[in-house]
Amino acid sequence: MIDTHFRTCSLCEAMCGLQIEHEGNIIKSVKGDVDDPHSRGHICPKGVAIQDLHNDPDRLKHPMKRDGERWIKISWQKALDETAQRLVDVQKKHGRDAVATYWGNPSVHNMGTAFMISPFNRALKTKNNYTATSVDQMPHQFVQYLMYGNSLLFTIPDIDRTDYMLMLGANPAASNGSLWSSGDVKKRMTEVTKRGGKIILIDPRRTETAKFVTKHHFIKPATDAVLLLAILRVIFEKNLANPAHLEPLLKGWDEIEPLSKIFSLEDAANVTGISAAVIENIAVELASANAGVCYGRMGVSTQEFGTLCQWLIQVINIATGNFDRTGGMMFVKPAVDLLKAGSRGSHNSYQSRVRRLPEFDRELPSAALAEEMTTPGEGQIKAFISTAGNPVLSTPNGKRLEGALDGLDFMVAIDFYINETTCHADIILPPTGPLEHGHYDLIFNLFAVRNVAKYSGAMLKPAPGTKSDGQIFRGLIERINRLNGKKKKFTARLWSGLGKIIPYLSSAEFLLDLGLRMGPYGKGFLPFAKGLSLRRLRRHPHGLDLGALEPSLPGRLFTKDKKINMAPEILRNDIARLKERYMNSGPTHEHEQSLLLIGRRHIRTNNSWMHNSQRLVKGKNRCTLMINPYDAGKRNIITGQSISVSSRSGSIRAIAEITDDINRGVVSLPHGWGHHRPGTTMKIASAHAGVSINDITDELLIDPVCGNAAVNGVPVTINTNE
Ligand SMILES: Nc1nc2c(c(=O)[nH]1)N[C@H]1C(S)=C(S)[C@@H](COP(=O)(O)OP(=O)(O)OC[C@H]3O[C@@H](n4cnc5c(=O)[nH]c(N)nc54)[C@H](O)[C@@H]3O)O[C@H]1N2
Ligand SMILES: Nc1nc2c(c(=O)[nH]1)N[C@H]1C(S)=C(S)[C@@H](COP(=O)(O)OP(=O)(O)OC[C@H]3O[C@@H](n4cnc5c(=O)[nH]c(N)nc54)[C@H](O)[C@@H]3O)O[C@H]1N2
Ligand code: SF4
Ligand SMILES: [Mo]
Repeated sequence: MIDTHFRTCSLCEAMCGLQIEHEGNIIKSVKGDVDDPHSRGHICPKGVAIQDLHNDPDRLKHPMKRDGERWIKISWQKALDETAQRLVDVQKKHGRDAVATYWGNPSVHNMGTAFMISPFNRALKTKNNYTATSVDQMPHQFVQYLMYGNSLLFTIPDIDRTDYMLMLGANPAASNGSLWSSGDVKKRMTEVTKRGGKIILIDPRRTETAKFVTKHHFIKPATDAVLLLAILRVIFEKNLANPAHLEPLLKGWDEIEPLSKIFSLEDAANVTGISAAVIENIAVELASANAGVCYGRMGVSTQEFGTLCQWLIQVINIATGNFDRTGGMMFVKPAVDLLKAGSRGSHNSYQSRVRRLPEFDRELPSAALAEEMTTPGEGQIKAFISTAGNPVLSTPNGKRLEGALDGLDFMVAIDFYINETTCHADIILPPTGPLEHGHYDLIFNLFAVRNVAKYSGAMLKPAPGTKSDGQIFRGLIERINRLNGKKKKFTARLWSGLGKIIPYLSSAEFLLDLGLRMGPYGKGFLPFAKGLSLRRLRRHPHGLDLGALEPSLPGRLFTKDKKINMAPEILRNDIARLKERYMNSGPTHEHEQSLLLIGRRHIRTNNSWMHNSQRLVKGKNRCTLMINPYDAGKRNIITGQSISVSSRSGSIRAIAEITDDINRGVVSLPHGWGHHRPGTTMKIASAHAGVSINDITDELLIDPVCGNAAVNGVPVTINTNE
């Protein structure tokens, strides 16, 4: 019998509703769910490919242990026992910090994993925690922590009601939108222009998104902070600054205007490559729009001045009166309000051992991972737990990290693929696949462009003897605590005893239900009260729309004084670094040897890990180095030619693609490729290997303010020598 199952796609931030027809374990079709109020029927090729993940013969179903060059299947009992024992042994011998964790991107797309990050880190008590955040959105979170008092208090562009959007360094037409979960983002962008609004895009590449906007402007990579300051300058000079209702909440507002005067419009034009007239026009239009918003993503986050960019974006929204206002930059009211439960954030309470980089939110920058493994001394990392990640392909100078992994005493990976990172593990613990467990977007509902909630139950019963991420981590935590002689409190003992009789009590669903009941729409714990609980949410398989974003200040502020900190000292001070870099730097240097390397995403990729799906990798080679005809001509490069691309950290060979869609002086290569490395068992991916951009990104090139990697704007040289 064919069943129809509705669920949220867990592959990217867009949270699209899927309608899956299946006969038992056999998937017949995957379509967009037209009744999902959030995504309205949208689906992308990756959503369809969720079935390839389900059917993939290379996906691991049993724990694996390395035996020289071979992998052998072992039982869960043995795998969990040995993993816990070896982690505890390393910590006993070399200290707590000798074990490091890395949590990759899908950890936050899976509630089983997401719920386990804190308890697992608590059981290990190591300072060496790393995540994909520091190759991604750390500057956003750092700025939110400094200005609004909570690193998870994301600000979301109200795309559905805006009249003017200034978008920097984002490519939603390929990425489906990031830090604005908006199923069907292309339609939402089209609707802006259809209702007479404008979208202005700033990007060193004329991307797929350029087709959806009113005007695209090329920019020189990593100069956006100068552009943003110049926009502020115009706003003040033309008396357009008006934070309106927010004025009483602003602390340090008077410090902003003097900062905005640092670069003249002419200087800014020289530095960025965007003319003074265009800068002026953008500033005036944004400030005068009925409802406008400035939004910036990866390209203005993973660059050397990422934190400054994210700060100035917030400042511009506030200065133009577009903050916490319909059609501007707004806050979400999520059904499970993680912000009320967790810590507000922390910064620099300790530093990395080798480079003294600051901790942020109890994690250290991933750019420091390799050196922490290879530099001898107390606190050197000797064991590594990689969960849902592939840092060999996704962190700067991945090649160095790859070498470091082989020097470890022990490595375990919680992942269902033997990829370029997990192939270095001693033990791999594979969790159940995305269709075999319940799903609720704990994290991405914090970024949604409307308040929404949806729970999807498991579509398929997990095969006997398999474990979910949650069960794997619970198994490890229990063993680690036991080996450390940590006595369980009476209540914990009682709870785990009950959990054995009623498994629901130790499931992610139980925690989710608590979160929903205690959330802003929750029914609490009274039997006849109105409001949300998991049971009620289950009655809406297409999801619930809980309404548009609403102004929510000052109530939503987490700062102690309930004010917005406009000019945090650490950010003000960082302007000096920007000045030093770009003041008197002269016109964009066309004759320099060095080019600036940036990344790119394609609609049929998902970071490094969906390349084992034939339907996603088919077609012409996408892992090409885009180069402008001018730069190619100077070097006699032709399309299709294999060229060498070098940086401080190394060299790779890539196939040239000449296109005027990329700015002069800039080259672009996508990330997540480089599957030629020995050890991985993903056959389709290996056949479409490509090269890894992160073999030539630089772990020393970071935004020093928070330690985020600068994988965009990396200086490289290219040559045609064989
Ligand atoms: N298809 C697909 N979708 C994805 C992913 C994927 O791998 N594939 N990954 C998901 C993840 S984890 C994330 S974080 C999001 C990211 O989502 P987005 O940020 O929307 O996607 P990117 O393609 O990284 O867009 C960054 C843009 O910044 C530009 N850029 C680079 N350097 C600069 C600069 O210095 N200044 C400016 N102004 N622009 C610059 C690049 O050319 C690029 O177009 O996408 C998510 N969605
Ligand atoms: N140069 C450059 N580098 C980049 C970027 C860039 O734009 N340019 N983007 C950066 C960004 S934004 C990100 S988020 C990172 C991503 O980088 P990472 O998070 O390090 O890695 P992914 O490629 O997402 O790999 C995810 C792994 O998780 C596994 N997995 C999938 N689902 C599950 C699950 O439910 N449970 C478990 N246990 N495992 C699962 C997959 O099999 C895969 O091996 O890359 C970053 N690196
Ligand atoms: S856009 Fe993202 S959430 Fe939607 S179907 Fe594609 S991968 Fe899934
Ligand atoms: Mo990301």
